[in-house]
Amino acid sequence: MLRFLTAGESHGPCLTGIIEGMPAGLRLDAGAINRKLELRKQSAGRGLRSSLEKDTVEILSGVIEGRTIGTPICLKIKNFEQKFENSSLPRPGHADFPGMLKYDFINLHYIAERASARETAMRVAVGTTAGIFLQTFGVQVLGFTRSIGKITAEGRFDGFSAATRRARDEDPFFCLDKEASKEMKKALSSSEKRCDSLGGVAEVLIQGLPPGLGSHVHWDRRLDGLLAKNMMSIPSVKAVEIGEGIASSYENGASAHDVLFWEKGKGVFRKTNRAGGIEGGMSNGETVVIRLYAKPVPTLRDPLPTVDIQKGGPSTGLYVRSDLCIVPSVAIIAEAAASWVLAEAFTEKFGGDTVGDMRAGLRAYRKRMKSLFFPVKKRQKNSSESMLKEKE
Ligand code: EPS
Repeated sequence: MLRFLTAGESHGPCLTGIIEGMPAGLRLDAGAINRKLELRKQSAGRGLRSSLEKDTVEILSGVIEGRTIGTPICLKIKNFEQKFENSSLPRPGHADFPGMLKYDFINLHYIAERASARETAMRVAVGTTAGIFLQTFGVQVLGFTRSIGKITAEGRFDGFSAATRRARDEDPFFCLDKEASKEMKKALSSSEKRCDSLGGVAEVLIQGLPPGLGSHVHWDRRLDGLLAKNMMSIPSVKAVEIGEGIASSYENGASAHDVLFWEKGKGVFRKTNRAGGIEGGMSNGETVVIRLYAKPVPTLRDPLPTVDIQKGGPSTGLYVRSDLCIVPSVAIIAEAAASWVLAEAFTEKFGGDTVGDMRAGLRAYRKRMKSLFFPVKKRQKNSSESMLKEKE
């Protein structure tokens, strides 16, 4: 079992994370994690705080001579900004007011310190570790920006390559459509002039996943459910879609699914991927496609009406320097968060105390599946069904 915990306030001394259950033998160095941390904080739309933080990770345990040894991995990211402002003016749309009610605080900062998206820095460090683990099995995960406000990048980007990843990293919005990115810049600057913020859609693609991760046998093992839960827990995300989930709700059954074809030499294949790589709560071998719909951040330079919880009476919400748009960061966070869920599913399916054991398990599984991808009239005797028949 793979699990993790994070701790740390936005303006406390540091963020920490502990990963337990990572197999031994994984090559892990801080450099790859730091590159992802830099992407999370540097994108267009982020506020002053991003430039104040360095976001470099220290690996405090679990790795010797550049490889995991199977023990808990402890990660630390230092916070450079450590002061905050007290306030009793909760921002509508923020965790402030429900948190004040729940934990009995009049100072919203005791809530905002942990509700802050700063927490996602450690989740990116943890999830990137999971992403490095997945790469050793040929699984690639890529997050990018699909839309900002009303500007949408058109086109499908699933067959992505190293060049696509570079293009994502180099675009200030992490958008794969250069023209759309220019329009996003204009939309953001116009929103800034109006003292407003913008939401949008981030997309995550997962390539190279073997079929059969997750399971249909019990509700809490469904891969789409596990991914959705994790994606929804990213601050600002209000809806999650797998494949063409939203569009298919308007379709007929006859046109909403991915028909199976067969050709000699090619075996079983599909021409479409409307399901977004998941059927019946299991990966089906196609690219997994997830979309995350993020609301505009609620801290506004022209704050929304609220109530002063200490003095009573109407007021306006707290304004502190803020991000204008966090969608590109959500793309990076979601890439890491999806990597985590898949690493968990991988560990569940292939177990193992070492990366080598898991690789052997994956190889045997792929070999075993071959007979179903290349069906012949007489079923091979290694499928579970024919094994049952043999026993009868
Ligand atoms: C955040 C408010 C801002 C953001 C912060 C998330 O922080 P501050 O109030 O210190 O200016 O910059 O994000 C980060 C610090 C980060 O690393 O992502 C909020 O209210 O959620």
